[in-house]
Amino acid sequence: MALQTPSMAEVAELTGSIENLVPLTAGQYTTGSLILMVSYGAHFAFILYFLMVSQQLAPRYRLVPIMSALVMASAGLSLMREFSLWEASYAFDGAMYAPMADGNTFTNAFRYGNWTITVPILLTQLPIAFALARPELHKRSLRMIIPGVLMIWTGLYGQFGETGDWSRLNIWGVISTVFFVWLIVEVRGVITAGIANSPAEIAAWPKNIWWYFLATWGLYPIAYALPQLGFTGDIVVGRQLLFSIADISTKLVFGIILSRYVLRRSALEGYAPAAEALDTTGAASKIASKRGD
Ligand code: RET
Repeated sequence: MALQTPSMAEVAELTGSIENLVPLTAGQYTTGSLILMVSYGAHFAFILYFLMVSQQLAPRYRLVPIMSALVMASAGLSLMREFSLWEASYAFDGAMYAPMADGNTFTNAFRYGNWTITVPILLTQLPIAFALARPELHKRSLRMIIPGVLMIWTGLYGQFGETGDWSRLNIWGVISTVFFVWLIVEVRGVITAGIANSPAEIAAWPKNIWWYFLATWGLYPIAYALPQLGFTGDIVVGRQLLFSIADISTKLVFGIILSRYVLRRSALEGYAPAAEALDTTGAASKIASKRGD
């Protein structure tokens, strides 16, 4: 019996990423490049922002934007890698951008690897911003990190089923969702502690952060399930867009929100540089000139 060489489609299916199955139009290919490029560019740019704002904060809160800067660097590098991989994996054949150029395959698995670093940092930012006492902070962080990491690793294993092994995709997706629900319960506990512990003027912030957390973290399972709607260029590009919106919301905008919260909090707790950063009346300089300084 002659040995059958597998077809390109069969090989692509084995790579476990729908990106390797679908030829893209020039518009889709360029849109995908653009989405990935804007994502890593935004993450890198905001390293500077977070390092600068940390200087306005009371010392106990400075770690919050510094942790955002770490997340920006880590996610930026990972997204830059996804961008290079995207560029290397497609070749223009005269009509379409064909996948698996020069044997290069695309994968979203690096994202999941990166979340293993960023998710524990993002979760630990919350109890630090809410000024929970250290023993409580350590306990609560660990209780969020454990389901968070298990959620990611079970999802990482399952996502290799996205090229057609729906039982792998869905069974591991459900297992991952169980860890997500456990994580949500733990985050709610931290939010409740944050509401109790916030100065009255900003007690609404933890409540709003809670809804923001649910809405933005909830985008990832949608991106995970999306390949089941079909192997098309629009799904490939739409999913990169969804991942990017989720990345910018859960890391970058989340970091800005937490930085503003701790700035308000620093000022309310009497830290003068934070009060000055928020002052629009020039009160400090008026007092100074009245004194003749
Ligand atoms: C997976 C698998 C399918 C089920 C669920 C998932 C949830 C993923 C989440 C990821 C959050 C990532 C963040 C990254 C920031 O850098 C793993 C897709 C529920 C919630 C916030």
